[in-house]
Amino acid sequence: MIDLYYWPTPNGHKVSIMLEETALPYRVCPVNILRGEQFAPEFLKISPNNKIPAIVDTDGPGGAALSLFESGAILQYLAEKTGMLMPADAVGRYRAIEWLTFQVASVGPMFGQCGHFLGYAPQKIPYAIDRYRNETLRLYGVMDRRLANEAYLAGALSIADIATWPWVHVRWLHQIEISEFPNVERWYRDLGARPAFIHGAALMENVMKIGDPDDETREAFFGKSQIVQGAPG
Ligand SMILES: N[C@@H](CCC(=O)N[C@@H](CS)C(=O)NCC(=O)O)C(=O)O
Repeated sequence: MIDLYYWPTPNGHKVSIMLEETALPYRVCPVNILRGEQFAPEFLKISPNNKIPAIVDTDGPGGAALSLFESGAILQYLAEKTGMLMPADAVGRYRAIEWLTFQVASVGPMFGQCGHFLGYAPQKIPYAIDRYRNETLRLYGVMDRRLANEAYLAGALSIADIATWPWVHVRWLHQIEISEFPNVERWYRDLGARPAFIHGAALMENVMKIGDPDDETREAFFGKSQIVQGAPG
């Protein structure tokens, strides 16, 4: 059984979609990051970087429980556990790791900062907005050129697509017009029709509340709780 420590955000959706694709049995353990639950000492033992997603596999390697944080590590672990969504040949495998790393190292952080300065920052700072929105547009261009020649980011459908799709799903946060990137649009729509993507992205969607943070959420995300771990507020 996989315990999924989760909140319905793009990074959370990576793992809910993966669990749906692989049909592994899982239990959802909500971590309300809008209310500071990511700083609970019990959660920090599993996810010391105070972020979702995280998992505990009660039947990990050797039959012992294994906890993991960082979506890229979790996706690789679940791919290896199931033999799914990671090409078996060495070249294909490194293509998938390459595009997965592109997502966790570039797409996630840059789109995240773009959304922050467009939507969350109390002052609109043109330099910061331009910097991160230009990076977001540049990264869409990289994906569009790749997807002009390949059906999926790594060639075959893989965890690289599962990691990237949820960030394109929230493109409204980044003011992206997807029709300007026709190959990304085709890829996004194809994947979005898969039942696992539909169900994974819909998990707890009724509590999705991003883009309009109240004071408590601002404190949890950007306040001193981020420094004084385990002592929110
Ligand atoms: N590099 C991490 C990023 C995870 C992440 O940023 N999670 C956000 C939600 S999308 C979070 O939990 N934020 C809570 C916080 O920063 O306190 C991953 O890929 O798993």
